[in-house]
Amino acid sequence: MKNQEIAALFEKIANVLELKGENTFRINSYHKAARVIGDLAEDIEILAKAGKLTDIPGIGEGTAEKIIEYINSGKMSKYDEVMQGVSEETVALMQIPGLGPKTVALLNKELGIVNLSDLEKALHGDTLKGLFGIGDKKIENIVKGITLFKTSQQRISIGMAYPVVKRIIEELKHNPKIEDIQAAGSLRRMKETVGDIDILVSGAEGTEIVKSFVNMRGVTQILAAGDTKGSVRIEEGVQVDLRVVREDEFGAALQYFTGSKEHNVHLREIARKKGLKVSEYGIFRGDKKVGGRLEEEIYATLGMDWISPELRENRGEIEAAQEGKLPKLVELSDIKGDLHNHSNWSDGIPTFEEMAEHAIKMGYKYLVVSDHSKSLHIANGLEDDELLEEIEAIDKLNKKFKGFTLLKATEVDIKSDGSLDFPDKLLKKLDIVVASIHSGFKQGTEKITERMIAAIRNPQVNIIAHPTGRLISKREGYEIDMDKVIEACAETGTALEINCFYDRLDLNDINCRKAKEAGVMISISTDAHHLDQMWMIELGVGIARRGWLEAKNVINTFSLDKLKTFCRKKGMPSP
Ligand code: DGT
Ligand code: CA
Ligand code: CA
Ligand code: ZN
Repeated sequence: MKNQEIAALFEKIANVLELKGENTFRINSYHKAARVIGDLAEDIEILAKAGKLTDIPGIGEGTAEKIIEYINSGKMSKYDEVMQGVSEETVALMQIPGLGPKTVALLNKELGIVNLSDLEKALHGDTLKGLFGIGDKKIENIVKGITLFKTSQQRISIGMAYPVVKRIIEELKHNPKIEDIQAAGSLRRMKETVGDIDILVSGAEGTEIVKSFVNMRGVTQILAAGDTKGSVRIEEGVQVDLRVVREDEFGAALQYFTGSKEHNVHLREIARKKGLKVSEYGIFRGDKKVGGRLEEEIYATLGMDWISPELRENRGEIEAAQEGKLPKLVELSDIKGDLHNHSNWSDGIPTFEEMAEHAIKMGYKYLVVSDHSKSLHIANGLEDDELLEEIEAIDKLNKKFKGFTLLKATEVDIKSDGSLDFPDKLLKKLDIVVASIHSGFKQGTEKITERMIAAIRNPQVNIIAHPTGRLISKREGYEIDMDKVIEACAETGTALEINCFYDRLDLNDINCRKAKEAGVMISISTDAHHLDQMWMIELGVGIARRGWLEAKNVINTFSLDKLKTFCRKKGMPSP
């Protein structure tokens, strides 16, 4: 149902008109339209189709036209017109509890405040007080409103959301009334952060299904519980939406609720040109439904290959699907080992034996032990002689395994002058060398790029770990020139890492795709310090798929021999 979507648009139009100081009669009529549509029990699309919009009290001819335009095209020209000259940032200010259009207009006129950071500065500088009836109480409310607004805007890492969804789906699967169940939204697309979690189920008894959903464990607040939709907040602080659809509409709904919005808008455009219509209920030619039970039917009817959810960002995937040129994306089952892990020899928890045992259980053929180097005191980095001992210990242990190998490695620190923390003759004794930056983050672009490229040019270095150093929602990456880094990796046969640790996911999807296009190989590895972190390989595979990577672009899909050849080749003098 598009009821809430349309109501929100009218509300926004009313607010922006008010902000602009337009006449009250029209503003009130938009507020009213927003309210009645928001409260409507019936589906507004169905009413529109039946020509019954003007039967709704508060909806006149003009409003009805706008609704029909939006339903047909996904656009409302009145909205676009009203938004002229107003930034989204200013409109967002009006969503802060306690801040209506009148106050925002006042703040704008008197203090030039157009966005949240302006407002926070003004609050800090105490310039608000005394401004036309803004007293202590009002200021207190605004401060509270900002806190609330920020919490509601918070996105959580996929690393938190992903296991939560697995748990919820496992629990709901036991309900015999549920036929199909699938995660949708940004989580299914494996975006690095998600705003809320969307779950889609099919089944005939919506009310019962929603009831079991809102009563599951971990729910802290029930936001909505109807016969087709339930919405809750859970312990992890995130909102989870459940939608119940009919079995024969499951594919269409899954397609719609997986998004992204941009992908869906583009698909609908293509549909329109072909005389088709795509909605969450199915794909239609005129009034005739021509598909909708399976997601594949939607794409096939539109004349294209089925598109993996991770690609659905409207970044060229639709054109590729039309031409039959989608990449054959790397899969979790392609991964033969993890190339970045820490043992209890540095700052990890597990022993080699425990790491190997866990890796074998995961179906891996090899696992890299890459403990830190000596400069990293806080991480208990290894001295040269300790690394030699570690090599010996791993060699000895490897004799016990059949069809599995622990690889001797290090995560060697790239020092602030670009030199490495271990001498080359020591690095030569290893199977793989992972190098990374852990200090001097504030060096300017030129310096830090040169520093990394110096490491890339070292013939012993095989992989650059967490190449930008960013921590999601905590720290921007260093200001590195990724294009130059990618170029140097391509020239030298050095791989870049997708660090799968949930707060890193570094490289990100965009840089992955750039690297692939430049012919740079990628390592998808967890940086696990604990056995319970090795599952995060799944997150990295998600990012790789979002970056259009195929198995052949990823070095840890290689057999052990091929991987060793890849590493050895770099160290060889060029002919
Ligand atoms: P999120 O939750 O912010 O990480 O991102 P999504 O993509 O999960 O977005 P969400 O939860 O608002 O909606 C789930 C999907 O439903 C979205 O990816 C596409 C579809 N959808 C939601 N609202 C709209 C809309 O206004 N227009 C269109 N075309 N699709 C929408
Ligand atoms: Ca979502
Ligand atoms: Ca949602
Ligand atoms: Zn590490």
